[in-house]
Formats: sequence, structure tokens, C-alpha cells
Amino acid sequence: MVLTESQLAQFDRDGFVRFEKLFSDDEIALLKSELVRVGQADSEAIIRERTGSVRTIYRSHEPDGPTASPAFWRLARTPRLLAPAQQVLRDDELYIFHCKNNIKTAIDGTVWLWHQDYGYWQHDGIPTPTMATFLVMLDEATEYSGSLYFVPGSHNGPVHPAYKDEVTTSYPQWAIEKPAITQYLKNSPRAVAIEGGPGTAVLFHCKIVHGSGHNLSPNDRWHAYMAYNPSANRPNPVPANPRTDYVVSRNYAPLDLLPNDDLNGPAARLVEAAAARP
Ligand SMILES: O=C(O)CCC(=O)C(=O)O
Repeated sequence: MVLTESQLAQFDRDGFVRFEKLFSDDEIALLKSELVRVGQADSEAIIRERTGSVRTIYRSHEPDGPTASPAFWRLARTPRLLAPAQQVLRDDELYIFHCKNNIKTAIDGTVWLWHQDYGYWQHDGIPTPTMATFLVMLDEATEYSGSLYFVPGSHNGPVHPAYKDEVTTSYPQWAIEKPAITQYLKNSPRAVAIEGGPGTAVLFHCKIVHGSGHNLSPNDRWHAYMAYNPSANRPNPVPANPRTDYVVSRNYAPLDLLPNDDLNGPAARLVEAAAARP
């Protein structure tokens, strides 16, 4: 998929660009069934809410590991995601910094405080804020079910002072400090709710100011995310406690576009194994 000049300009101006029904109902059903399957694993790459329900499933895009899924391996490489990410980052050599699936369950799926992704990722040693993430909606996202909010154009501003919040949710988050975010929101364009049906996709910049609320609705709100980073922008070593591989991937090999844009198929290992067969 090739972005038009106007889509590219929109990304550069607003910090995000959306695509309606980029994935079919069958593809969304496949991705959801894969998350149900890998969500049964006993793995540290699965983060739970304090209630015990699943909050995030990481690392479903690799060919190995307890949360691995061939469909997600292929999703990372589909020309529908990878090609626009290459375009907005002006770099053909991208790898997945991480893949995460936020399973914001009905009633108990909790908030993501206002933050910038690069607010965390700078602490992981990423040299420059030239990264972009594709969100794929696996359910209907509404304000009621805890959709994202973006502050348009905020990626062109500074990296705001952030603190590590270990109180609000089960998983620590680098959130923008309250005085800074309060002032910023008062003086910025109004945040927009990123609502949409299953199959909608949104590509966004790693410095966009965003957050999301609690899921008060009776319906789950599953989102899949692929965070793309140029291989040349891989993290520098950090002095202490580097985060684990499922959240800061050490696999910097540039991704190849899928030759056939089909999420139904094998992942790398299986492709290699098939090719090696006599
Ligand atoms: O899925 C959400 O509601 C928010 C996720 C998010 O902002 C993040 O993972 O950085």
C-alpha cells in the first residue's frame, strides 16, 4: 500500500493517519482467535490487570516463544502496514521494536495515562524519536469502551517531562507529569477520540501525546499494535536495568514485505523448513 501525498502530509501535520476497514472481518477473526490461543500461555510476556484479566500480550510477531503467532508474524510484514511505516519514517529498513496487544476487557480494562511513547522509549536507549506505530482495531473502539485520544500535532512539540507511574495501573507507565499535561491540554487543540470499527487501522508518531480511559462498556476493546523502528535507530546500551526483549526487541533485522499479502500462512521458521524440504 502506498500513501498518497495528502496522507503523508496528514501524518506529518497531525501525527497520525487512519485507514478505514484495512482488514477484513475474516482477518480480524483470525487475529482474535490467535490472541485467544496465545493468551492461554504461561508467559511473562502476558501482563494482567490487578483483577487478573489480561491487559497486554506482547511478542506475538516473532516465529518462536509462548506468545508467537504466524498471523502476527505476517501482520508485521504485510504491505498494508510495513510499506506506509517505511514511507512515513522515510526508511526502508525497519524492524519491530515491539508488538503488543492491549486487551482492554469489558468493565475492568483500565486507563493508559497521558504519555508519549518516546517518553518511555528514550529511556530504553532509542537515539531519536523517528518511530511510528500501527494500531489495528480488533473490536469496535468507542469512547465508552476506552478508545485512544490523540492530541493532533503534538508530535511536533517537545518530549514532555514524564515520571514512572507505578501506582495507577498494574504495569508501570511513563506518564506526563500532571502540571505539565494539564497546562499542555489547556493550550492545545482538543484531543480527538480515535473511534472505529474492527479492521480500522491508525498509524501514529512516537511523540504524539495520547492516552485512553477505562472500559466502562459491556464489550471488550482489543487493539493490536506494531511499533516500527529503523534498524539504524536501534537502542544504545542503557546504564541500568534494560527492559526485557519482549518489550524492547533485540531482533534488529530489517523486515521484508510479505510477497503475498495474506495473513493466513506460516511464519519464518515454517517457511524456511518448507524451503529446505527435498
Ligand atoms: O491501548 C490503549 O488504550 C493505549 C495504549 C498505549 O497508549 C500504549 O501502549 O502506549
